[in-house]
Amino acid sequence: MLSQKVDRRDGKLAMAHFYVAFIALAIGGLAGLLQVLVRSGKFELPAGIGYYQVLTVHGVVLGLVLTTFFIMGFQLAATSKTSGTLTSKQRTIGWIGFWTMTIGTALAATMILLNEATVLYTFYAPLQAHALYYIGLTLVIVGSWLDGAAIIMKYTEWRKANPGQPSPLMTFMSLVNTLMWMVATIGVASTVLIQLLPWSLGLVETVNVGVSRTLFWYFGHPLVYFWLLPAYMAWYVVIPKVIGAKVFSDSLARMSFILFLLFSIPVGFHHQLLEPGIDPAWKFLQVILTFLVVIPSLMTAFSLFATFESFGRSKGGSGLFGWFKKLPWGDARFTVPFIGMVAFIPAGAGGIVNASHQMNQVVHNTIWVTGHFHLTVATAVVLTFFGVSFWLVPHLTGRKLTKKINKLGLIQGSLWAIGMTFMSGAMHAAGLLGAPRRSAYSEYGGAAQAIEWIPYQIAQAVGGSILFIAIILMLYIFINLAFFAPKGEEEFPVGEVAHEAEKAPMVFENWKLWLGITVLLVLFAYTVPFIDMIQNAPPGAKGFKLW
Ligand code: HAS
Repeated sequence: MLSQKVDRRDGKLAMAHFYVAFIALAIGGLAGLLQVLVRSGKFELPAGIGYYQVLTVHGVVLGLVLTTFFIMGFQLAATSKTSGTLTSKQRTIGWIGFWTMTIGTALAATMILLNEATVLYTFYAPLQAHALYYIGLTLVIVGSWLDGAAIIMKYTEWRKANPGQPSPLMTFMSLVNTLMWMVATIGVASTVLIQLLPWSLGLVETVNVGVSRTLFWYFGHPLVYFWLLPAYMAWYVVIPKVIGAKVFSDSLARMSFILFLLFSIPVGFHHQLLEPGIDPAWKFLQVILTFLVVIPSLMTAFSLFATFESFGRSKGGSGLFGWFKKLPWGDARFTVPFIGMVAFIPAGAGGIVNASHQMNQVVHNTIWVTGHFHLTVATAVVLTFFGVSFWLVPHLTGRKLTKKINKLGLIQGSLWAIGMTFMSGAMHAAGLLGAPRRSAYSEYGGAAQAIEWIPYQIAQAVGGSILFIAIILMLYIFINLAFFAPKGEEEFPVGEVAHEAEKAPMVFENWKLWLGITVLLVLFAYTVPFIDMIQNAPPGAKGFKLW
């Protein structure tokens, strides 16, 4: 059933998603460069453009647009490759999804560029955007559901045709991520449609800010795992094949994905630990659940180390670290995602600090948090996406990854590592000194404090500029692989499971069970706090206190 190549028509659908993703990379990268320059205190934005407007462009375009488009394109391609070509109905639904997302993106982007939606990517009330911004974001979500529907339909079709068989691992992973995304986006869709849009249209006067932030973070934390899981797909399934090893354990990979489905949603309060209006007992419960969602990442780290070590030893590597030298360092398809994995070790440790209730008081709303997510999403995840593009784009366009582009890929990944070490390292350090996030230099408080942060701000600007060069290099690589690289066949690497491994248990495919537990956990973690927030809404709120 494993088709050799992704069908050309499915390839076009996936590539359409990648074009938008890489345009987003260009725009968002430029906005990022402007930000670090402004924060260095040595540069002012021209033509009256505001710092927060640029910051909104950066966050929305990279955090929401680049990721969602790349992920949907990758998942559609992976499902088509491992479960067979999409039917024309599935593909049509995918195209409708793509265009809905693209129209939504254009609407939201226009409003941001007109300075009508300078609300950052979290669009917290009482910051208010033009109604078209909210409508645009809603369309992006609805479009992603349609893309997801195509994946669910293909999975269902495969299961019907192969009764009693576990689904192909990559399809299974795409499906879990899609289901998690669908459950999570209900939160953001609710706050946008029930609260923010009517408020922006002037139909209601106020918004219950506690409820809207809680609905946002109900979505916001699984959002970060929606970014992470496609990278894990590549780490578990693609990387072993690229290096010539086997998938360490199919069952362990499935188990870790199921744990993400269960535990990534009822943990949003760890973004709200310093907010009033939520009983500390419920915050404590969600902190515990956050520590449970760390487990599948630890399982992933274990599995990856095992893959690398057993491969290196099979190639004759001996001693404690001899295996390390045997890894294919000259292959950008491996090395660039590997840099991402290495970055994810301190990134994850930082996440555990953030989640540790009391320690959160030290770092919350400081630029440490910005440092954290530039290591997680902007390094571990994004470098893996780049590594995937090195083979997936030529695979889909019928071209070859040449030696020259492979070398450029290695340079690109190394520049990213250097730039991010400066930028994210400085952000972590300045955060510990109390430097706030989301603040332009001129808007800082006391001059004395600012002096302490200056060296770190300069380090951020240096790192950010190196990252910008790396982005330009990546755009060059993408354009080359999409349009100019020599015609040929590039492999879509899908790892096989080690021979001695047992067949994955069918319980992993029991969606009634997993979605049932997911819903129960969500109800358990959120019902009482929500009732509290609505019943105890601030004075002045009338009627049903969502407003
Ligand atoms: Fe986070 C804030 C806690 C993971 C993204 N996070 C954010 C924000 C973003 C973000 C965007 O508890 C800011 C949101 C905003 O704008 O306000 N985060 C965690 C925890 C984890 C975590 C516990 N975050 C992520 C991932 C992200 C991401 C993944 C994106 C993709 N985060 C928080 C908290 C906050 C937060 C609080 C709120 C802070 C505040 O106060 O505002 C965990 O999931 C991390 C677990 C990870 C590990 C690492 C495993 C390592 C692996 C690599 C192995 C490497 C190998 C290579 C094998 C335990 C798998 C071999 C290497 C050799 C050297 C040989």
